[in-house]
Amino acid sequence: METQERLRLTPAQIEQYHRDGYLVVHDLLTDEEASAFVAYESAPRPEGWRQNLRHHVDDARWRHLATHPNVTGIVQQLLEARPMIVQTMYLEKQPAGEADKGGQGVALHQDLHYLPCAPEKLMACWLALSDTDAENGGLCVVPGSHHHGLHTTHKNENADEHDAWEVEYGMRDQEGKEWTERMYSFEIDGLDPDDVVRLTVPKGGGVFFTGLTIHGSYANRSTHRVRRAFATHFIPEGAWMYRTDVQDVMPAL
Ligand SMILES: O=C(O)CCC(=O)C(=O)O
Repeated sequence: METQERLRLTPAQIEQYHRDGYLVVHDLLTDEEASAFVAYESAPRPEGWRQNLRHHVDDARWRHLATHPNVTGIVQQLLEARPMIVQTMYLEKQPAGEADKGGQGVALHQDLHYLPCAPEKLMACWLALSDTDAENGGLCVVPGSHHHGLHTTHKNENADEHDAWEVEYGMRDQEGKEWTERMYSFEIDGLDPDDVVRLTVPKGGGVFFTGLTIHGSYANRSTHRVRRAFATHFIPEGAWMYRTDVQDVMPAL
């Protein structure tokens, strides 16, 4: 397999990813690249824009981040396969006390609950588009949690801290069988808060994590620091996505 990465991981970084279930890498984007995307996203958007998980298909700015060689090159090294893009999300979290519900986080979950696939080789790259940390609702992870399979969950109940929702998704398997599945804001049962590590990731840096790694975030408690991030989820070429809304995966490189 040809490797096209610009950034080559060291054996220690690859080992760390497989041991802890995540890896933080600084300077994936330049300050200008991160700022240009944020400025673009600050323009008014049509109602419901955020619900679409496939902007990378028809929006060149989204595609630029999702296919960025520093990101996809590392994903290729970690997956040991050609990465395919499943979905993209821009995750902006307003400081506490400002407009509506912007300050909420995402309940601690595993992505394979939301994005079941076979084989279960889903992974993500979460890019910080502003400086992020514990105070402004930065990404949190539970190191080593990917070694214990899929955990049982309940619907998130603390709406002050985390967004709560329910949606029905269409599913289809490799044989063409179709069904629907009700998904909700998954929160892992019995999680010990002491196991959660609140990461500090400067603007332009990123976190790579597996589909089984427990992660999420808390509300933005800062008074003036917006937390901005861009997440792309990948599977290796040939893997099957069950959710029909994200089944049409796109080559990342
Ligand atoms: O940005 C966040 O707060 C959470 C992101 C997340 O859950 C994800 O990228 O899968």
